[in-house]
Amino acid sequence: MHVIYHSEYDEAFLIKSVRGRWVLDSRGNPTVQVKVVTEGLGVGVGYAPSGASTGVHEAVEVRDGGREFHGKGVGRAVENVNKMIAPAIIGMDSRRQREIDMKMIEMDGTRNKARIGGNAIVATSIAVAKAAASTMDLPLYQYIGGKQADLLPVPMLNIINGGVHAGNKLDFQEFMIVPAGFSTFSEALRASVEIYHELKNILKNRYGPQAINVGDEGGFAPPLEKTREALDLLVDSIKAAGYSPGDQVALALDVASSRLFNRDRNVYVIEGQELSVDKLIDYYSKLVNDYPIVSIEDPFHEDDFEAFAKFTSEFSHRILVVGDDLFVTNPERLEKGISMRAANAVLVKVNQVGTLTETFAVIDIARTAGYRTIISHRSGETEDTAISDLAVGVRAGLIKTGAPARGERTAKYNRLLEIEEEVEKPKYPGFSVFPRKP
Ligand code: 2PG
Ligand code: MG
Repeated sequence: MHVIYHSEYDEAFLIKSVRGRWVLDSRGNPTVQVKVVTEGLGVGVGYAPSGASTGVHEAVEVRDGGREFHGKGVGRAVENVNKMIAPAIIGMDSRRQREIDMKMIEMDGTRNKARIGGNAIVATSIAVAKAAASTMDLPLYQYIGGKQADLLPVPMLNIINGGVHAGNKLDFQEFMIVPAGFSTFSEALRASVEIYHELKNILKNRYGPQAINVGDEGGFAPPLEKTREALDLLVDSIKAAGYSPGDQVALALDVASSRLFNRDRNVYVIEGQELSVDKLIDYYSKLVNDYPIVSIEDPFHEDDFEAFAKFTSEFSHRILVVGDDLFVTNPERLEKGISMRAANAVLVKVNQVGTLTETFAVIDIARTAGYRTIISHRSGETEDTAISDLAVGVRAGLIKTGAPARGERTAKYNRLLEIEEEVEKPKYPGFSVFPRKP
């Protein structure tokens, strides 16, 4: 759909070589890199990112097990790229993204890409798109979205890390600032960076130097236990940087609540308290009343469509209710959610579903239903900046890609700065991507 499609035969676009190898991700684990070269010498390099709070319904990574890399080796996935995928797609037209993705899906033959590996497939899918764009001498966002791709995303920056992304006792995984009250992406990013540094000062002064350690996504991982303490810190940092909370900079949460749900007792355990769905909704309601929150991701566990629907019916006019582990960027799960009115936004991670083609399908479905789309990184990332181009290319309006620190996170922001400068009249959607200003 989004991909510009020139059907006339042109030898330059034929895939000449496909090469997989292992490289390192931001957590120091091996991951798959794929390089695709076309006959016209277009080059595309794709990487598989990797989650820590992965949903059970995601495409799975093929990992080697055994002793090397503590079982996390990707030797088999790399071999699947070089021995299975490469011979199948060499000679195909790199612009035929759908055909190439479908071929990999068919060859894999499983529901969750467990045979060839979601990691092998996603790195190839991205590399193919980049190789075609490079052959056309177009930046990836224009290859995906054409000349009209001019909408920069509002970033949601996770500057306090908890849950499985950090070694502290915060239950919620991500505490984000959302600089929506600015007129350009670069101003919004500058304000966010200033707030990040104010937070660092405040943490150091209040809790000592050990409090400025960072978690997987570059946000601080202070030794806190209480959600409200973390939210207060965000508000204080926004003020300390000279900005107005709510008016210029709002807040967002990723609860990642599958990990807080006790299946045997059918309760969520928050700060040591057992909460039913209704009690948890009350808990969120008080947070939304007390803080300028514009978005809550995964407020309930990954199969609790009913609780999501209940929450959405009460809150969709005020905030984005975002499904991440709930939808896992999967068209069928998203359609189920839409029919149940389970949310009003979907987190989009290419590696959750495994190919660009399926990702575009999810974005189309979301858009038709009036859902917002948030393009997202994973907690284990690489220097790849494809998601920045994807966000602009599909006019997503929102991106979640961590704190403005650590190379694998800043690479995405830096790419967006570059795109902002390249685009003739860049637009910044601000609060228009949220149901309302808090
Ligand atoms: C999430 C992501 C990214 P992970 O839950 O939204 O922030 O985390 O990659 O660990 O699934
Ligand atoms: Mg999430």
